[in-house]
Amino acid sequence: MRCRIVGAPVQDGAGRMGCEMGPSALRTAGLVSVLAELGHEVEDWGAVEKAAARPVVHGNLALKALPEISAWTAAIAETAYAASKEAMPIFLGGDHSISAGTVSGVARRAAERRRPLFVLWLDAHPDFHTLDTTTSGNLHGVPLAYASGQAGFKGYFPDLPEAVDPARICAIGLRSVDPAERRALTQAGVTVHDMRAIDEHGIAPLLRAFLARVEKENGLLHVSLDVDFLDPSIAPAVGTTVPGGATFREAHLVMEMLSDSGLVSSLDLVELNPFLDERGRTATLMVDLTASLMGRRIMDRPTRSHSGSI
Ligand code: HAR
Ligand code: MN
Ligand code: MN
Repeated sequence: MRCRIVGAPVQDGAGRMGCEMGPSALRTAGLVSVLAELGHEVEDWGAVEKAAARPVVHGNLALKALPEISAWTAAIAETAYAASKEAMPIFLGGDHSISAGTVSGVARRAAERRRPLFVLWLDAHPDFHTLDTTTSGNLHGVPLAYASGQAGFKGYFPDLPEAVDPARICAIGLRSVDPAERRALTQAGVTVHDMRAIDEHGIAPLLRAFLARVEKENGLLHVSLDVDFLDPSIAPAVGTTVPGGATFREAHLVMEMLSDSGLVSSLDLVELNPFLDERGRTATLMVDLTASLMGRRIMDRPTRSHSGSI
């Protein structure tokens, strides 16, 4: 497969600084060589350049860095659209606000190809606030609402060329959901498998059911992996740790099943804050998870795992 690595060194969407160093840490942890060793053709596109921010004023006075994130979103969406032409883009955050741009860019590409776009959101948080409902004002809390066409972004964020149908979004791993987000997710019809569902059913059947839908509809699949999907004991390098996250094996299993499915068309690696890491272990884990998604196996497996056969 041809992979395009796109850095998006954004940190203004998070409550603390450091995510700007994310792309550099992921490259230092060996992302490019790992992909090449798996047999992929890797193009490193460097970093998206920050566009000049124009003043934007909004009634929610809690909002932080709205002009900057709006400008980033426009620039990232353009690059995401270009990078998704006949290749699989891997976007290196950067805080999760980058996904406002990555998802809208690949959604535009999917629409052009007349394929439905599905989104798998692997995160402790749904990031489903609008500009009106966020109380922290941190814009890494809004990208999924924006990309799925929720109201209230018009005039503040770039016009959305193509919204993702909320019925085609699946969020797995949630364990920190604000009241306004809970209402909005239910109303919009997003599929949510929170940590309790993972505990009750196991993560594999939940993911398998979603992948079966993507396959049935001949969809493209964007995967957005937030570091805080993972339990903080294995992934400390994130500003918003929430206890009780995915284990090492749950995370790898998700990636291995995604790989077997052959459905993934784009990927975000977000929220890595290298300033908070311990000797690069979180960056290394993110690269190893990417390797599992891109075909690394413990042992060879003959067939797709979601077909039901063992
Ligand atoms: N919901 C909270 C807020 O809006 C926390 C958002 C945190 N988001 C991320 N990415 N770290 O998932 O502030
Ligand atoms: Mn997130
Ligand atoms: Mn999160």
